[in-house]
Amino acid sequence: MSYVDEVFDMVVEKNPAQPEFHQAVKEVLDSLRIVIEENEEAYRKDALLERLVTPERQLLFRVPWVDDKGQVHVNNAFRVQFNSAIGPYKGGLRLHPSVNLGIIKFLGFEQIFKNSLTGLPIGGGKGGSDFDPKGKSDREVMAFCQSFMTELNKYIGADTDVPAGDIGTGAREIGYMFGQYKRIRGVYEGVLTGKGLSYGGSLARTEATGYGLLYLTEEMLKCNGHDIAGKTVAVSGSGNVAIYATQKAQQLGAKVVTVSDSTGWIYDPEGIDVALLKEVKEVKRARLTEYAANRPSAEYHEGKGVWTVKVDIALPCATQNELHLEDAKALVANGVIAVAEGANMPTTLEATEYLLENGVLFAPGKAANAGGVATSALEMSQNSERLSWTFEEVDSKLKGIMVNIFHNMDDAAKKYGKEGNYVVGANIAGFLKVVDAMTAQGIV
Ligand code: NDP
Ligand code: 2IT
Repeated sequence: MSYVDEVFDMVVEKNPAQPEFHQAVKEVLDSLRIVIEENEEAYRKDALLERLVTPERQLLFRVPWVDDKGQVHVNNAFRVQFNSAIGPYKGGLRLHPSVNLGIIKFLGFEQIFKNSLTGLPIGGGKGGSDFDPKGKSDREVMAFCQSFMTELNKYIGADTDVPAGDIGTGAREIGYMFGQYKRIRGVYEGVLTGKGLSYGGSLARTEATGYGLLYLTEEMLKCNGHDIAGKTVAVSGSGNVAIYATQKAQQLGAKVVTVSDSTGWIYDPEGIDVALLKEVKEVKRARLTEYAANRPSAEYHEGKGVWTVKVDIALPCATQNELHLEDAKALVANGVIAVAEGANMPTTLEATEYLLENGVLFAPGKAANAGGVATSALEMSQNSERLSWTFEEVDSKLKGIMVNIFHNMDDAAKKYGKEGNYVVGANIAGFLKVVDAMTAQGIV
């Protein structure tokens, strides 16, 4: 049996009931086959892949907090410090009822390669909790965040592990967590990114993931003979990534006609009104029905459906496994040119395969959504030098990073005889740097 297959079987056996983690590992290991086989004996002897798929450290803890009625709740919380070969652990905190160890491990594993692709010195980590901020008062969210940080603070720091936002964790939650970290540890340092601008945040971090997604998509289209201007786009989700992806797509001359949330979706043939979307989601924290109620051109549909709309470009920006094989078939039947993942692993393996087989340009999340963490690393740099850069400065660095990521994955795909397969290209390009650093640092 090949080394890759052996390690994959070991992952499934040793990590039961973690299907998302298995899926992420399978995609990466399958892509790496060509590289591993060149050097199989040496890698096997060093247990390189076993070390790559096993987190350096996994923290599991309980978070007790009191609601507004005096009732005590207990949530499960996680921080997986996956790989520190190229820098301090870096990755977001997800607050969503679906969170479990397997989901945090899939996200942490992806983060290793994503962070490597940015070209910046950041290792891979991820954390979160099954706490649901939806429907909670600000005081309840603060109570949770303070209790969460009371435990987490022991394991993080500006030079060791720097968490940030993800699903359910935005500026409000980061603020409460930062305040509690400072209070307990007594140090004012860049231990979290995505901070508010008044206390060490970076301009353009809020926009970065969505903007970065469009910068990479634009470059991918350009290098394949297409212009993004005039294209019709389907976006899923309506959170941080979706909102700023929609905004940048419109700035580049495309028309975004859909957004969604966990209850339904919007079809707006005149193009999504970003100001209204921000008001509904960022200010009122309301549902998309509120958007439809205030926008005569918009249709609201219950359930799922954004991938049934005829578009040129699809940008899944909500969550994992939201674009299935039947969705990929519908997109292809409608003539889609490109799919770029704003979310982490939104496309199932079967759907990805179908899109690639049908000649759709496919940008995997670890490349396409790397603008968020890249700008987090820029926030860390600004905190270290105790300076803040202008919006234009950060935005232009972000654009440079995304264009570079596209070319790195494109070049890697070509070098290994898989031209146009950016899944393979991104995994190989991300892996090579990590492996080089791991090998240089010995058996640790
Ligand atoms: P937000 O919490 O801001 O928004 C999440 C959006 O996705 C909401 O519209 C939410 O709908 C929807 N959603 C979440 N879970 C589900 C679900 N199980 N089914 C259907 N819809 C769902 O998160 P972000 O925009 O920050 O994150 C979106 C994706 O992008 C995630 O995969 C995240 O890991 C990834 N990402 C985020 C980065 C960042 O910088 N924030 C960076 C890189 C990747 P509802 O409100 O109804 O729950
Ligand atoms: O998935 C991701 O890359 C993020 N949620 C952002 C991580 C970060 O550290 O900014």
